[in-house]
Amino acid sequence: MSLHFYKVIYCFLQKLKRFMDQNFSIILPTFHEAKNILNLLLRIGNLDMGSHKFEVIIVDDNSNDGIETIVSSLQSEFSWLRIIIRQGQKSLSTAVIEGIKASTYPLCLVMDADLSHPPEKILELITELTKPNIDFVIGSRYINGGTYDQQWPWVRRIISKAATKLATHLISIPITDPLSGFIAFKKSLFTLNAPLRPIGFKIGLEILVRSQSSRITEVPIHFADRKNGKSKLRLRIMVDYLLHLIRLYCFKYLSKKKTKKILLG
Ligand SMILES: Nc1nc2c(ncn2[C@@H]2O[C@H](COP(=O)(O)OP(=O)(O)OP(=O)(O)O)[C@@H](O)[C@H]2O)c(=O)[nH]1
Ligand SMILES: [Mg+2]
Repeated sequence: MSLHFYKVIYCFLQKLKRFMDQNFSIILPTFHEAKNILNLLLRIGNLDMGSHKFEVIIVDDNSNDGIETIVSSLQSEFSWLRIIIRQGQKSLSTAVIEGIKASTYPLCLVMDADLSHPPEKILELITELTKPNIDFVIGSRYINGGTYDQQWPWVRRIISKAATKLATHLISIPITDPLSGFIAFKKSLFTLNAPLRPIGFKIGLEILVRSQSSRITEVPIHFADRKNGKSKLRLRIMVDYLLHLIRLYCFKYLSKKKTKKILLG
């Protein structure tokens, strides 16, 4: 067969690969979100995803609130919808990791299921992610054009700002919202460098720091306060966050030997 034939096949396969590389998995970690999930899935179902193939993977930590029934009633209409119910585990970060591991496509997007993150921005995050030299996209409250509901008590606002400030030094380029839970990234990042060892809620920060990527961009979003269900933000979550930060600062700035000394005494 002629060289020309091989060239044509090669170009065709390259194009096919690029096309397939645009498909994405949406991971929704849930705990007691039955009151929000229908609304969120209907909004996702209404989106025009263009040529992208996608799936939605809900990872629920055995909430026992009827979410399974809601999801199975939708599955005949929404063939892209899957649910994983975890028994005996409860952690947002490990739920997200489980969702990523179960995902089919090369791009992953993670968002809260409490309607704080607008699903109408999903395609914008994915479009940014498919640009050359971008590995990680953040749906950002604090970048120009980003907004958030103003109903937080001042204590929560101060905690949020301080937590954000502490995290920015861990990332190699200036980022306004490194703690956002609305993120999209290439799955290849996940296995690139050090293994993930998250504590608590901030899985996006964990992936950003451990992968040491600087190919990051932000997309402005409106962050809405949750209308239904209870917040899981408790003192325990804040303590977990501080422990997580110490672990990440050690990873970034100290040798393995010194880190062991600090963490194990
Ligand atoms: N699977 C799983 N999902 C969780 C867990 N904790 C929280 N989530 C989900 O993670 C997302 C973010 O949690 P939220 O409780 O909204 O936390 P937050 O956004 O920091 O705080 P509020 O919006 O004020 O409640 C939501 O979709 C939760 O249902 C958990 O332990 N396991
Ligand atoms: Mg929330």
